[in-house]
Amino acid sequence: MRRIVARAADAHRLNQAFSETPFDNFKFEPITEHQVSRAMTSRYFKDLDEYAETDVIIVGAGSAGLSCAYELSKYPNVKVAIIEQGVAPGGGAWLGGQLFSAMVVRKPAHTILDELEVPYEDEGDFVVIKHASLFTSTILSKVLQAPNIKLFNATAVEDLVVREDELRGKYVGGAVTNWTLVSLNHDTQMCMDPNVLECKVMVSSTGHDGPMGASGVKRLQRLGMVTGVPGMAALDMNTAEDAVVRNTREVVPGMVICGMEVAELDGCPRMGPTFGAMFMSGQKAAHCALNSLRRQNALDKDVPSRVAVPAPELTKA
Ligand code: AHZ
Repeated sequence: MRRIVARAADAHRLNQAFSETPFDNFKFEPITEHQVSRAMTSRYFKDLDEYAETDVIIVGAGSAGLSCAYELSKYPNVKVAIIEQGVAPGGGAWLGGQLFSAMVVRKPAHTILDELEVPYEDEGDFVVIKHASLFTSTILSKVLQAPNIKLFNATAVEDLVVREDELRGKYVGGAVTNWTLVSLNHDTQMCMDPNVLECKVMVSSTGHDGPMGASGVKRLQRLGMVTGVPGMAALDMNTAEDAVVRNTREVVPGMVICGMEVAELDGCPRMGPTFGAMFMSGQKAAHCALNSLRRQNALDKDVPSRVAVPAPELTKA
């Protein structure tokens, strides 16, 4: 009997020794609920105030939009707002094809992976990242840290600001926005008016499908600013990726398009699950936007430039 009691005491001692963790008796610093509320709202509304006038608005934070934002993070005096309708930025870049994990990137687009320090397996003419989310989380972390960039997610671009002057003709001058949950409920409620952010250049990277895919070029078509949006053609990896990068451009004054939105406008083939064109198209779009800013600053030479944009560097081939 005494032996049994002694063993039970040993077990209790052991149990105590092995159930201790470095987090036992952990205690947080004090806080009040209003402090939490003000910490969030004061910053959000300060950002809205600051970005009511911005240099660049990127619509859509998929692989093309994020690559554009990453390139623009190298120009700290260019103010950039990203507007993403989803709660989670990243678009289709959290997975590879058919919801598989690996992400395939054709060379030479792997140079951006080297820059971001995203590891990959080298397969010769292409590389493979073990999980698409590794690319997306890494580029997001760089973009979100950049002091010149603000992401407004859960926010949809519902329409464009379009103005006209003698120098440029019709040009895009901003984004008409609303909470995405509001945008998706216009049919269920009375009029719920939007907010507006002005920009000097918009980069539209809204992809090809989803509830609002290719919304930028579709709106331009309804406004008569582009003639048609035929939609992407059938899959052909070899021609698709070159075409998307080649056709990335300022399609009307003040609006650059990139990523799969280019294929929607120009009827280029789709590439399926190879992502190099998205990276390069996004990076090229950043340089098209910088060129547009410099051109506009030169046109507005009597007005003091809000941004001093340095000469663009050549995109890495
Ligand atoms: O939520 C959308 C997504 O994150 C967002 N978006 C679309 N319309 C919007 C709007 N306001 C705000 N009106 C909006 N945000 O835009 C993002 C588009 O990302 P994506 O990954 O769909 O497009 P992408 O062009 O960056 O990358 C396409 C990737 C594809 S599709 C494809 C194929 O089907 O063949 N191949 C590749 C590599």
